[in-house]
Amino acid sequence: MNWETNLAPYAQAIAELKVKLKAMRGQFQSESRHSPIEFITGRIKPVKSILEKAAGKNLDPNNFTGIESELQDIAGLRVVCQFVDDIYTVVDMIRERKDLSIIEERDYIRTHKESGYRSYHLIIEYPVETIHGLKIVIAEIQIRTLAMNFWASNEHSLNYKYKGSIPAHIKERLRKAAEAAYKLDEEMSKIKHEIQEAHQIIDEF
Ligand code: 0O2
Repeated sequence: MNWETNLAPYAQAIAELKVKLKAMRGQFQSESRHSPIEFITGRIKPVKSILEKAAGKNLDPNNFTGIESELQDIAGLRVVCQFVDDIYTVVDMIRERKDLSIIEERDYIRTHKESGYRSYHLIIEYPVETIHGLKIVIAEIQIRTLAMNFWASNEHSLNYKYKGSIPAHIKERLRKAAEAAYKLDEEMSKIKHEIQEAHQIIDEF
């Protein structure tokens, strides 16, 4: 199987969507308005991880069409925001776009995962023009605050270290850390306007 060829439309989707989401951020900045987007990252799932996930779903590792119809996060984008309500602003703005369509939404903020994980997930269909014609690519957009991102990246590293079986006492600490991170988000939200005014003063210099 030629992975590079198969994954090319996914790489293109990520590159295009990063440009578009960054443009949204730029427009807020040029109008001197608070941008609900702090930063954006994107990645193609590594082939090793695709194959591991495919094996977990009993999919034929040599059938890319079968794999791509079952895996929704081969193309992944992450939008990181300062405040929790920015997340819902970003979701609303993405909902309004005419160049993609949302096929699934998972709000792991209102209902966090057992691990403590919080984030808003959108599964989207995005059309990519290729030399073979139009290809509809499925991508996952994860939208979360800086605090949620800090927690998730540390928990992800620990999952990697412990090969998915984090010891119970560390899991418990992580759950507590997730609550502390959410408390931080709540507290920051209460002084959001103060913080935004401070940023405006700084930007004027
Ligand atoms: P990676 O390495 O980030 O790509 P599925 O995608 O079928 O396994 P589900 O429930 O359909 O599972 O999808 P879900 O849980 O909505 O989204 C999966 C992705 O969300 C994960 O991708 C992670 O990126 C993130 N995620 C979900 N739960 C957790 C969690 O408890 N901790 C952290 N750190 N991230 C989480 P992958 O493929 O698992 O990992």
